[in-house]
Amino acid sequence: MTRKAFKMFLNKGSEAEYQKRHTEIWPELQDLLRDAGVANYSIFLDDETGVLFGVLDCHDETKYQNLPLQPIMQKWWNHMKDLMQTNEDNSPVSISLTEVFYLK
Ligand code: RM4
Repeated sequence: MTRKAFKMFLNKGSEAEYQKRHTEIWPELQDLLRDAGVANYSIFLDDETGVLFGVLDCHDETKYQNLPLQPIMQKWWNHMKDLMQTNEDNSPVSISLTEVFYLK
């Protein structure tokens, strides 16, 4: 298992809608993520800057890397693109973070 952490960027004024859409997250997207070996997935928001901090456990690197190819993932990104900074394929701009400390 590896842990992954990354930051994404929320558009100003989209905080409430971003929260709402995750409260209403699609069951099929949850299934997709779990089936890909993703667990303990949290996203935190820095209210001051709009930076989103994601952290998750990854139990299958290959399946994780293949998530962008899955139609449900692509549909979700299309659904979320009006709220976030995105790439041309609608995926969120995502910057990997380096772990510098871990207390088990
Ligand atoms: C985020 C973003 C991520 C996705 C989570 C569930 O807003 O779209 O890519 O993994 O939702």
